Amino acid sequence: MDARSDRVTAYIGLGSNLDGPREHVSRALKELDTLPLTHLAGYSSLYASAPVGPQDQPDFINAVACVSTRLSPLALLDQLQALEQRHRRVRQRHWGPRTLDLDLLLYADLQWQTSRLTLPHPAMHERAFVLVPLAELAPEVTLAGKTSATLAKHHNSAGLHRLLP
Ligand code: ROI
Repeated sequence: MDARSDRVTAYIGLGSNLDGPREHVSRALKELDTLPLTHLAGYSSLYASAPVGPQDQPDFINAVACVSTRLSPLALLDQLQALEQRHRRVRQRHWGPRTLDLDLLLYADLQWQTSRLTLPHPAMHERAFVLVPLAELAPEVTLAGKTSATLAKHHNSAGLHRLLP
């Protein structure tokens, strides 16, 4: 496995809207702590969110987690995809419902573009279901020169509700 000698901080977006989504997201948060060379450093509240994209699907549960890892970006992506598969990820159609979606949002301050992975995640700055939990967890983290708190504040977060633990 591709490891680095130093630890870096990475942020991961979690989403689910099938088969007990709250349970999928809660379990996945704990499982992030069990990935090799990785530990869970923090996580946001869970949020219920109206679907972005096709509307004929259930609401999502979303959250953002922060991990400290020695995995390279692609090794971390491999681990996240394996974790999705362990939740028997089903994705019936593009932008359709899924049991578990794990998006690598930020990896240190790396800007990167390859066929498998773009960092920061190319859609994160336009998605309230990512920005609002990220701003709760890490208000000072910056994206294209703006803090997550500023980006979240200027975003329409109608349809997004923080859930009580
Ligand atoms: N909509 C919401 N609210 N939350 C998601 O996690 C989510 N994920 C997706 C699409 C289909 C874009 N819509 C979403 O992949």
